[in-house]
Amino acid sequence: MVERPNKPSSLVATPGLPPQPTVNFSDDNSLVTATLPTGESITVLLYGATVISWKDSSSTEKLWLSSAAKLDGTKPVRGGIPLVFPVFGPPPADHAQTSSLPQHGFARTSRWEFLGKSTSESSGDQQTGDLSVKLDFGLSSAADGLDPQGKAAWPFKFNLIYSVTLNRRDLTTSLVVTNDDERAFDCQVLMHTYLKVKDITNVTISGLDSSSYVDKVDAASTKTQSGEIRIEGETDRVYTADGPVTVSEGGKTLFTVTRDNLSNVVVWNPWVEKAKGMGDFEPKDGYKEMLCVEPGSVGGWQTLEKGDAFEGAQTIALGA
Ligand code: TA6
Repeated sequence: MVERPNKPSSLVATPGLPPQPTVNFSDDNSLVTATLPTGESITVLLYGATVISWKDSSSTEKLWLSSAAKLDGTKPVRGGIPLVFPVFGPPPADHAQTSSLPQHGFARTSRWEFLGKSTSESSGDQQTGDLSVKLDFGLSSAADGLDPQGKAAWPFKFNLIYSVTLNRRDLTTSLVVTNDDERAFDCQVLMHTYLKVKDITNVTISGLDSSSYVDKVDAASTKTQSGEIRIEGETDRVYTADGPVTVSEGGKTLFTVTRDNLSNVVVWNPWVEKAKGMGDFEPKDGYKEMLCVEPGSVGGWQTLEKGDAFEGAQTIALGA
């Protein structure tokens, strides 16, 4: 090649594409794993489009998963990030549209379709060329994988697109609900995230000070949060709040959870007795190593008219 002493920089040979994220399916096509070149990874079970693992670059697991969690599609996954739709909790007897649905609806008990992946420069990491990877999953009223109990109990035409985006320092999960029916329908959405901690007795949750909440372990009474939250027993609270929620342990920030269009956040720990009472909750003292921080829109109903869409998202950042 003829050397050109004043070769313009733009002609400098490109060093080649940086290493790309990889996406792999399990042999039985039940799981999809995405891994960044820097080692971070997520694993999603197509059953429920349940994120069952999120690891940082040193392969440290960030989500709690029961060792007795069923991953064979026979029951909702105990851990990771189960999806709640179209109803949160035991369906209200007085809400005709959802009253015959199972607790937390059918999104977490349906087999979702993998729609594809995309990679891009991580936001804010252009300088380092860090990449992110987004996995898209779909579930619709016409899907073969739709839980038959849900289809029978909630006969509306709908479409769900669930996106899981992994960056080096955070994980974003986003759900878009579309009403494809002629009729309006009500729905609730929640991302039932099981965060992993070392010792729940050293954990504090901040960002909810002065927020109102429904205390489900105290006759569903409405209260106002005063200061930080410490978990010292069974805790099951539905907060209405905006702004980031921070989970710290031993004075170090573990997670910062931000929400987009999800006005509620549930804080749940089953503690001793409830953990004992759940057959798929193992080890029984696992409540010491988990905390559910669950962004959602569950304080009322999102009423979607024909053609309407609702979108809600959470981003869980590692550290502050
Ligand atoms: O989000 C908290 C909660 O509603 C608790 O009341 C408890 O029921 C938890 O969800 C787990 O529900 P599941 O149906 O997964 O056992």
